[in-house]
Amino acid sequence: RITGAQLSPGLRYFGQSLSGGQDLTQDGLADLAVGAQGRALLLRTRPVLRMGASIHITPAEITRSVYECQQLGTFPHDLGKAIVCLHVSQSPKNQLVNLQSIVTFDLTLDPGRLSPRAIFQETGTRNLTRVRELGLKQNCEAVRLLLPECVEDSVTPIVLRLNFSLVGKPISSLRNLQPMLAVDAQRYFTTSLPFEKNCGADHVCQDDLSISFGVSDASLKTLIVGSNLELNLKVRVWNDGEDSYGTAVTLFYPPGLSYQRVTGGQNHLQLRSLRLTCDSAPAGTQGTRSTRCSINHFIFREGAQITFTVTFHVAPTATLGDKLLLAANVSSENNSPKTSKATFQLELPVKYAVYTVISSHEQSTKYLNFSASQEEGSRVAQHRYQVNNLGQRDLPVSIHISVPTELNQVAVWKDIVVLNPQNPSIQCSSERTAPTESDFLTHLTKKPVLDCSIADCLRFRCDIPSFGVQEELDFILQGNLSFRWVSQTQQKKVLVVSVAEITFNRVVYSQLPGQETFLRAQTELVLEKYEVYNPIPLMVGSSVGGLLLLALITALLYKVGFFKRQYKEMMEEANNQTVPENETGDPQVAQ
Ligand SMILES: [Ca+2]
Ligand SMILES: [Ca+2]
Repeated sequence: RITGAQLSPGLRYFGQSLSGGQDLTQDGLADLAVGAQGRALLLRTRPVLRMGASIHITPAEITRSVYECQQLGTFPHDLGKAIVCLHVSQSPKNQLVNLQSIVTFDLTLDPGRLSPRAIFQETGTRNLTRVRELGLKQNCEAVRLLLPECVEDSVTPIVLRLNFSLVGKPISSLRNLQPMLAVDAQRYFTTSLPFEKNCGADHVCQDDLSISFGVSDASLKTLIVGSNLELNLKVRVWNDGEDSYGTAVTLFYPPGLSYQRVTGGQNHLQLRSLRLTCDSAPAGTQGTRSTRCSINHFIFREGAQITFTVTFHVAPTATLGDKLLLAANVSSENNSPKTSKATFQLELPVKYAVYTVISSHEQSTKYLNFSASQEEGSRVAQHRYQVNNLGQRDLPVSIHISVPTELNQVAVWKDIVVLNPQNPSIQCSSERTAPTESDFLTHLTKKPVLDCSIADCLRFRCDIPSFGVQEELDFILQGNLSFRWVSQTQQKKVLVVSVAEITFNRVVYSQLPGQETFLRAQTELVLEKYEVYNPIPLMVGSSVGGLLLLALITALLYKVGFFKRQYKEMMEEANNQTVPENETGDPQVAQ
């Protein structure tokens, strides 16, 4: 649409009449006369140009010795030259011959890529701009291309793109009539420079891919869910055929596992380690998950081998059945028929980590004593055990408690019942067990402990069909502990020991490593016989002893003549006094 204002301001009724089809300006192009109020305008037709371009690169392929990374040091490498030919033509053709235009063209290498694999020698960059005044003849010129360093992506050819703009030069002889580029003209041209392939004389690449994998930790024979939080697979892929393109490994695994990362990527043939990019697909049919790892941008060469480690996270609450099935395949874009070597499967037995703990409760009877007079009696005693599920999984468990009931046919602990305060519905059964050692006396002399190795025992078994996560249960053994059996042991103090144990299906469950000791507990009760203190014999004894001692001392004194000497002295003294008395006494008597 042409408006009058475009041509001259104040133009009114522009287009009220039209007349065209005739060349009024003698340039071979039909013109158009347009009427307006009080004026007539002649619109000239401009010559329309088109441009064709061809780019031809020689050599047409980049040879392996030029691009491969094995060749160190000598970069940049010459890639040859690109001959760019431009040809401006008039459309439609008429007799105007001297049409000139200014063509600006930009050449770009690897457009759209983050960094180009090739550059122009002239600019040292991926871009080159030239401005040329062109007539209607073909114009060709050459630009040299360089490869600045070895390339990783030798699969995708290098692209050379040409963009251009064209401005027609006004023709002075025709009152500056200006040629123009066709509105629908193609504005860019591209050509590509492929890399040489190593596919033999037939130029058809026939790869021969194989894959195998195993658990990285060779000692891991069973996956213990809840304990092994990560599973590492060491994957090996190799190519016995010709070069492989777009090689990718796909791993299949059940839900419960999730892809974490890939590490490694050693390849003994290429200098640079292969890069792997892995993407996980959403769960497929039957919930199977998959992760696809592409060997990026590389040709997976003839004879090449890559090993890498894929790490999966194993959800602690995952349910995987009794075995884990892992599968993987390797594929490529070569379309070669794939052999059975291109798929691999691995089955790993699965167990589930549990963490159950049994411990002796503080409220157990720890000490009892009795005297000789109480020897025929008994006292109520209890052994108490606490059981906890500290793991992340419910499981059926059985609690076994063994308690001594008889020693050498003399009752030890009688009328024992098992009480479950939290869950009275738990049923316990019991059976008698015989001692394993016959000579209980020797055993007791070494260690004054009464346990089921020397005593007849009752072994209780209490089944818990589903022991819930964080659940706590108490088992109280209560009965009458007799004392008479102690005399057989020839000990004053004996430890009565009961033992409790948690068991579960070891085929399915496994106690958390390092926590096995918590599956057993024992409770000890000290039973002591004491002597009663009787003061009478002591009193009698000490009195008799005192008297005897006195007698002895007296006898001794007598024997050494203590009493005699004294008497003699007394007698002598008496005699001395008697004589004068007698002298004077008699007269007194006589008086
Ligand atoms: Ca004309
Ligand atoms: Ca071949």
